[in-house]
Amino acid sequence: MSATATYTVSGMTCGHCVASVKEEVSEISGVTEVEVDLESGRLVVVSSDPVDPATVRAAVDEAGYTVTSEA
Ligand SMILES: [Cu+2]
Repeated sequence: MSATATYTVSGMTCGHCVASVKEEVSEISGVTEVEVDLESGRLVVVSSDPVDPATVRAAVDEAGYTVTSEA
């Protein structure tokens, strides 16, 4: 079983930002796949078990950006 969660991240302006977010979110335990779309700010997190949204927020924060919505 795997879980997929979608978030919107604000503040990313280039491929480097995308890489930073991917790196931090990938470090969360159980995360198997991270997709980031620069233009829309869409962040998709695939994990073996559901990840606490607060953990994802913290990781995005750590990268220097902000989660503006969770869906
Ligand atoms: Cu950048």
